[in-house]
Amino acid sequence: MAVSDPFRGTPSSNRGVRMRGAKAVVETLKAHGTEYLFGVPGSTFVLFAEFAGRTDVKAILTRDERGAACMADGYARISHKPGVVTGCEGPGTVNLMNGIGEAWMSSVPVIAITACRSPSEMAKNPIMFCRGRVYDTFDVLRPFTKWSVQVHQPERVAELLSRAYAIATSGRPGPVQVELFPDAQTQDALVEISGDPQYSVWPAHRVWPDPEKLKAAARLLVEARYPVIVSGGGVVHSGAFAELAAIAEHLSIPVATSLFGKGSIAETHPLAVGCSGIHHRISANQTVAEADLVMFVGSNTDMHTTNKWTIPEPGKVKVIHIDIDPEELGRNYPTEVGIVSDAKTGLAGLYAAIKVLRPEKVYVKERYEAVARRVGAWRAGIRADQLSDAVPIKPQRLMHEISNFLDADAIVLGDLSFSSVWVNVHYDCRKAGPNITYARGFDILGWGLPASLGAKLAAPDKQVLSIVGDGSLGYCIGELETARRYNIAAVNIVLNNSTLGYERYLVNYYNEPGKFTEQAPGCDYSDTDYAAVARAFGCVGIRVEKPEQIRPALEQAFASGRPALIDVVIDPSVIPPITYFPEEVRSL
Ligand SMILES: Cc1ncc(C[n+]2csc(CCOP(=O)(O)OP(=O)(O)O)c2C)c(N)n1
Ligand SMILES: [Mg+2]
Repeated sequence: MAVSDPFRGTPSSNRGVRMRGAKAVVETLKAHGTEYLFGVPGSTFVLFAEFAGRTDVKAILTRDERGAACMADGYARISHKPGVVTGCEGPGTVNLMNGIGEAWMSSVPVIAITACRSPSEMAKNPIMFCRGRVYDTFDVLRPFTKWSVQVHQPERVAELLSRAYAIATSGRPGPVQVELFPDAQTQDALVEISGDPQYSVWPAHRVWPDPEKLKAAARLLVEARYPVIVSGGGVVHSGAFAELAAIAEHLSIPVATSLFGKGSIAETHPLAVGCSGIHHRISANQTVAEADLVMFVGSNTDMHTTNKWTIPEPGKVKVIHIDIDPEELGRNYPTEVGIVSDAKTGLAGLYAAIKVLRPEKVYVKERYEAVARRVGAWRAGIRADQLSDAVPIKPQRLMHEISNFLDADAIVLGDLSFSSVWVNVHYDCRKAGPNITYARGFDILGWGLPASLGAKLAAPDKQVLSIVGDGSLGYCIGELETARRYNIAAVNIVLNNSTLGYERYLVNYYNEPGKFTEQAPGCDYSDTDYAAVARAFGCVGIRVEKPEQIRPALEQAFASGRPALIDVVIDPSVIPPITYFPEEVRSL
């Protein structure tokens, strides 16, 4: 095969097969094990034409490029293969932006294949062209991509697209963009297709930790009196579940999780204190706040995880930080030991280093007791709400029913806004695994429904449940038609409070602190029957207004084998546990 280096060019080669550039795109997808290309055609119709009659790689037509990007994102998160999305030049690329932004902020490998107009039309005011810019909308995605490249000729399509796979899946995963010039799609060339299987899944490479740093970290952990591990999304992404549990159990260390770290450890584990930070189980925040040593693993120490960088308090606690991205070490916390590593290899190496110092398991009774006491108190505190028969339904009751109903390895998507808080805090993860995720990177409304479709395509044999706000659903409701067209049997639950609940709380509180009133301008929607809307799109639609209807609705939705939407009318005045509500609203 010719040497592939986009910066030095490809030596000419007469090997390979003659084919159109657009076909080279599809063959390169296939060579990397890609099953789906999500998107909407435009000047990429040549590319879409290549899918005719194929079943090995399928084009999934969505109602909007943003929905396509969210589907590719959801697919990538659950399949652990890169997601691939396409949009045309101009408006198609601009529409991709929010979805690609979410993948960027959540470190998910999504490959965006975009197009641009012919060089012969540039600066002549063609349609879909950004007046005054030579390179069209190529720059639009740049803030959200690890790498982007323009492909001018068909001979370089396979090589540069393969490079995109390698970059998206390596190091800290993330989105990349490949923009095709018209010739690169329409013209023929001799093309050699190759797919390196190592880049068909992510993480592609396991970065190994520095042994000396592992020794230093191990020493800190065995000597600490009140250690805690804060487990982030990197632990879930890298599949470090067994390694995390092994260290925690060997030294009796409590484990808290970030939003993206939920699923690192079962929340029924005797050392699990739940989610820490802004959206929290109080048991987790107490444990992290009182620790003398905090080990962040696979966490970017963002504002959610650390309660706006106050739990733990920077400088007041010793910190070990393991992360694949060196830029994250020391960003928010003075760090005793910073280790650049994949979470799985990092924790495996750390476990070995700990066993050199402490070959036998160290059972610290009071740490187990403290976890049991704190988690027990938190559970007792929420019990009445979990069992509440109130109408309108309390979200806590809904989450309790969902936790009881779902399989332990069900895929749960928490969207953003209040739904993400209810899922993070109140959904009980009973089995460690890469099963729970959110749009809490870039926080884009309109993510949950399309992402759930991508997730279901990635895991057709698992239950896939997405919990979305009614405001969020409004951004993407057309994707119900996509779900119906391909019969993608994800179930979406709408938390229907007829309002932008999060913003309503803030606006409301700003005007009348401590009161829930009707005075929240610019937040409320009319009462809409989303179940009827779903039925009109050809999906299963079930309206739920009373608590006793929740379980039968879940049973019906999952038994149907069809895309389903459950519209749950919830009490808009019930607010989830967000630390800065209500005291600090004015200082936001
Ligand atoms: C595209 C976009 N616009 C605006 C926001 C700001 N925002 C965050 S949460 C929220 C309210 C969401 O309402 P809904 O989806 O109904 O969820 P609820 O808070 O009612 O549970 C808004 C407007 C955002 N995150 N993304
Ligand atoms: Mg709402």
